[in-house]
Amino acid sequence: MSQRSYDHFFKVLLIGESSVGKSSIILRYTDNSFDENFVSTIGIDFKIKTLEIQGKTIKLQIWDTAGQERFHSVTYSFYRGAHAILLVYDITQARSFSSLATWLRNIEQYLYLFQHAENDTLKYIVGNKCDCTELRVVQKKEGEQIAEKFMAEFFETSAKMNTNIDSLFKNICYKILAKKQSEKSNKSEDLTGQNDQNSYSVDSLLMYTNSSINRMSSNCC
Ligand SMILES: Nc1nc2c(ncn2[C@@H]2O[C@H](COP(=O)(O)OP(=O)(O)O)[C@@H](O)[C@H]2O)c(=O)[nH]1
Ligand SMILES: [Mg+2]
Repeated sequence: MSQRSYDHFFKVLLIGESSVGKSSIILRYTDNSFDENFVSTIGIDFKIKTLEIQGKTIKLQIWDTAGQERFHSVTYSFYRGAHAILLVYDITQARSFSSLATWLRNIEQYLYLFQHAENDTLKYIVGNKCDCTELRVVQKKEGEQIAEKFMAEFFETSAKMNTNIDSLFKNICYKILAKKQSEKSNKSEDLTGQNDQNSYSVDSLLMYTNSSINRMSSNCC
């Protein structure tokens, strides 16, 4: 008879433009490896990592996009059941930051279709390649500001230098656990109304990223 070997199972997705380092972040976290020249699409759709938090065994299923991100054609089934979605950009590529708004639209549609008023999915904005200090075009503050507007957590990472990768995934686990715990206690308090703090306007974000991208381009060269 098989017995479940974990206490919690969390599904985590990485999305964002091509080449921002999504596969590299996953490979750094799950295999502690990094490839400078070429990161092939990981052969399977997801990787598994098991970790212990607060005496509980957590099984993380981390999903990568295998090229569909190029066409923004990530399907809704990919999003379904996600506990956390990581929107990754490259701090050296302004376009990867400006395109966050389009990804936010995708996520908003998903939340509407699958979760109705409820919002179970945690959002993270992740600025990767923070080792490339001289090539930086997106300032940390700009990442923090968009995360604040989007009610997302914010991290800067480097898959190459292994900066903040562990902390990022640990933070995700802690946040999901905390959310589950507060939902449990909310249920027992018989809440009738939905606490929809996560409502936000994607249009305002679109305007925000467009204006910050204009600012960045005007500072450039
Ligand atoms: N300098 C630097 N390069 C990175 C980092 N993460 C990924 N890369 C490089 O960026 C390129 C694209 O990475 P990849 O993981 O394939 O991006 P994906 O298309 O988003 O999955 C590869 O050449 C990686 O070696 C990082 O943190 N720092
Ligand atoms: Mg990839």
